Amino acid sequence: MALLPILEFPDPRLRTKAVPVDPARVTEPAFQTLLDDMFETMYEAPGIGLAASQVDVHQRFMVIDISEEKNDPRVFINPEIVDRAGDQVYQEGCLSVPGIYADVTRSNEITVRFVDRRGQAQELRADGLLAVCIQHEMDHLDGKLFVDYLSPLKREMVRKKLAKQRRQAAA
Ligand code: QAP
Ligand code: CO
Repeated sequence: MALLPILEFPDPRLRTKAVPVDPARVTEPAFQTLLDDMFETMYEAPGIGLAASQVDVHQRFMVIDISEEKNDPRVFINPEIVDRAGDQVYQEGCLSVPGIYADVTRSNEITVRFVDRRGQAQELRADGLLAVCIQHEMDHLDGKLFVDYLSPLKREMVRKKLAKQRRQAAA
C-alpha cells in the first residue's frame, strides 16, 4: 500500500480528459493495487471521494466512501449517468482544492451505470450526498473542478488563496 501525491488546482494536468478503462484489466493485480492505494490516500486525507485524475492517472474511475465509519468503500469504473431528477445544493470541497468550500447545484437523484472492482457491470440509483459525490468525481474525469461553477472572479480568489497557503506552508 502507498499514499499517492494529489494534484492541486490550478495544475493543468487536472484538466486532462480521462479515457475509459479496459474492463478486462480491472481484475489485474496492478489495477487492484492502484484502487487500494487510492482508498488509502483518500482515507488518510481524510476525504469521501477521489478520482483517478487527481492522482495523475487519466482513466475513468474513482473511489468513494461517504460512511461515517469508513467501512463502505465503493469503486466506480467507466461511470455513466443514465437518468437524473431534481436539483440539490451542497457545500462541496475537494482534495485538489484544499481549504476551499463552496455551494454547487447538482442533480438530486441519479442513476449511474458502471463497472465494479470485480469487473461486473452495475447500475445504482443514488441521491443526497452519494449522488453529489458521484457527480463531483465524474467531473474530474472530464477535467472539471467544482470551482469551475464559481464566477471567474471567485475562481481567481481561490487560486490566490491556495498560492498564499502554499507560500505560508513553505515558509
Ligand atoms: C468531493 O471531497 C465531495 O478542503 C470529495 O482541506 C465533497 O473528499 C463530494 C477535503 C463534498 C461531495 C461533497 C477537502 C479534505 C476532502 C479539503 C473530499 C481539505 C481536506 C474533500
Ligand atoms: Co474533487
